[in-house]
Amino acid sequence: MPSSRIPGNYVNELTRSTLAMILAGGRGERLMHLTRARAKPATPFGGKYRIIDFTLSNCVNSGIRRIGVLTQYKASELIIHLQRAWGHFRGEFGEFVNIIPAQQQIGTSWYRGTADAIYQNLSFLRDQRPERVLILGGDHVYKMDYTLLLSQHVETGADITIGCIPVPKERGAEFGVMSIDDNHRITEFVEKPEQPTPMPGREDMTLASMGIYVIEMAFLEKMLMADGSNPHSSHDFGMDIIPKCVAHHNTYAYCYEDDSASVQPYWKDVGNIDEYYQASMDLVNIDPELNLYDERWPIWTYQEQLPAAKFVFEDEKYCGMALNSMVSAGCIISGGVVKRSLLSYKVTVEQGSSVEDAVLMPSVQVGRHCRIRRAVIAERCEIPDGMVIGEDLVLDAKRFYVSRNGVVVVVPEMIDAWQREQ
Ligand code: ADQ
Ligand code: ADP
Repeated sequence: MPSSRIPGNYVNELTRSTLAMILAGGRGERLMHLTRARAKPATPFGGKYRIIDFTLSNCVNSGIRRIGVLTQYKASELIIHLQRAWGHFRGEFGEFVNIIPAQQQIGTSWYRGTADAIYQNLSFLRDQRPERVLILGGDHVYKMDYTLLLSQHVETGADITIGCIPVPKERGAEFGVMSIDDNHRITEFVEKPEQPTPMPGREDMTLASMGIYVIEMAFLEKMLMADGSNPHSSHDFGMDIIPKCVAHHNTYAYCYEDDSASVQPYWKDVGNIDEYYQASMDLVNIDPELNLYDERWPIWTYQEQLPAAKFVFEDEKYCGMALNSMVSAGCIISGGVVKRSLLSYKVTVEQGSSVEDAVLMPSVQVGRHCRIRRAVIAERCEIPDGMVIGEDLVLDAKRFYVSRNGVVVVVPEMIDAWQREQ
């Protein structure tokens, strides 16, 4: 593969002539209760971020400052967040984060699939005249320097380049899976295959698409025009567009793991509750794979102006403390003990309570003498005094949701319903 090390001014030209389109309209149903009222990209993650902040931060940190965000399902919370966190780009300098809702631009249908979401906005793209379009999903937690992908794309003269990463073979059915030759040209691509092809020399792994595509603008137009009028297409990149590109055009893979010069590689789909929980717990590890403290690749977001977290010692019996945990601003740990947990902003833990191996989303209030372990507690839950969560999973399954790996998910309505029954 050609080296991706290139002078800064060249990178600058590459990023300026690239426009990013972030797909943020999917249902994200496998996150269950966490996406009951919002799109997956708006789901809180890491104490103070939303999932989409990672993709947007990657764009900004890579120097891409023309960004469209395509929204559809349950978009209002996402839109409010985008306006607050990402609404300050300077239009007069030609930079923007544009929120583009499904608006029946073409015909009378909402976005019929990911390719259709772009197709319906071709006029917006044409107005911007980018040389190439970077198509991204808004629902992955990762750090990636897109300039390396862009430079490989231009150096190989590809029509389209797809970001890829090895994943365990048994998970291949969740992804688009590809085979590549020695020059990283894609020779085969199957969307969500039942039998994923193993990687040569790494039989237990398969090469998965990250759902990240760089496409030459003229080529994108041609492909989408053909697809848009095809009644047999499902109008999806993975199902329809990519297999056609692989069969007939210059389609290359960019291997994310190969080039970790500027950022420590980390990419997670956080597709279901167990992955979401595990990715959150990874953050409180002493040496986490995803380092949020790395000033060379900051993750940007909006945050309320809040006072510092406070730990209150009540008396000799109770002391407020947190160990091996992340505690966000505005939290008050008042005589409770928090261990190996991730607390979002404005969480309170009252005296005599313990919270272990748990994720507490914004504004959760834990009453007195509660015990919580291996749980994800959704925003604004008020845990009543004495409640025990995560010890008796049979009971928890009756009143809350318990994931396959035994992580308990609690949302406010479940607590209300349980209290009414008592
Ligand atoms: P999936 O993740 O299954 O596979 P999909 O559900 O289509 O693909 O979602 C891709 C992105 O598009 C998500 O960010 C989603 O929110 C968004 N999206 C979905 N429908 C949309 C719509 N109608 N309007 C706007 N946005 C929409 C894809 C690829 C695989 C690849 C995986 C990697 O198809 O080949 O392996 O991503 O996770
Ligand atoms: P500067 O503002 O001088 O460019 P910064 O390091 O503060 O430098 O920020 C880098 C870029 O990231 C800024 O240009 C800004 O547009 C963007 N940015 C800063 N803060 C946020 C934020 N809270 N949310 C989103 N983007 C941000």
